[in-house]
Amino acid sequence: MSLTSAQIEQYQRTGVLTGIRIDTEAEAADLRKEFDRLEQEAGREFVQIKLFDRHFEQRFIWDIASHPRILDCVEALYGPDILLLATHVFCKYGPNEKFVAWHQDLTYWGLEPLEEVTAWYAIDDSHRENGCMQVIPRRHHNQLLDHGKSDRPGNLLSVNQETRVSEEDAASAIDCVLNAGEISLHEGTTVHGSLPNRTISRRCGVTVRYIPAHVRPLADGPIGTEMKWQPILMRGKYHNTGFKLAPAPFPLRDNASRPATPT
Ligand SMILES: O=C(O)CCC(=O)C(=O)O
Repeated sequence: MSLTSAQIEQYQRTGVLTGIRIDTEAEAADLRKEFDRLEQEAGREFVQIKLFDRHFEQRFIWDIASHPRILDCVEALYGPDILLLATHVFCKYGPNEKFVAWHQDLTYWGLEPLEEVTAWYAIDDSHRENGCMQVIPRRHHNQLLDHGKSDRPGNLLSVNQETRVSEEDAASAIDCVLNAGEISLHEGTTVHGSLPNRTISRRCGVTVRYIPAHVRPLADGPIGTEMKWQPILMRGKYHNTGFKLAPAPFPLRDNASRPATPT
């Protein structure tokens, strides 16, 4: 199962798709148990926002990142040569005022061309009341916007970044309402964020960032953060763009890829 031509056209026009079923409820429940275990081990404060690139050691995060159905969607949008750039967990407990300010992902990442897609995998059901992600359908194709600092306390983003959004743009945002085991996809220049979790239900999502293999790192790398890219070739061929590729930490899932050997 991949994307329909209508979904591909919608993504190209708006930069966002939502409600794509990846796992059955039972499969999603198994992944949720794995996240519950990690939450027990690491504590809520840590898993809220500090789980970067844990696919290197947590098998269940790798299993999401290398899911053949997600990779099929990415391939439908960006072609056969795909790198996994990073993973990051966003977990909001409630009721709490923590939120994610409006931002673009690619602003600080030091990549060119500006091509990247995030699959946001719902570990828990995610809806408006518990602070689902909201994406403004693209108005700024392939353009980086100025970001300042948010003046509202509780922004979960690493450098408290925020871009200004008009009321009209904010009103046009799509709620990425997801059941556990579904994903949304958003493109790296779309403006997105999320409201506080006003409920007692946890809202956890694993974000998986993919780039087509022709995307290059700029010399300075990610700007203003400690992030370091360790991309992994998931499908197809690497284009020798200057990244140092990392090997896959676990075996690829059945049908996950038709990978070439990293060079
Ligand atoms: O999960 C959220 O609330 C925000 C996610 C996000 O900002 C991202 O995927 O870049």
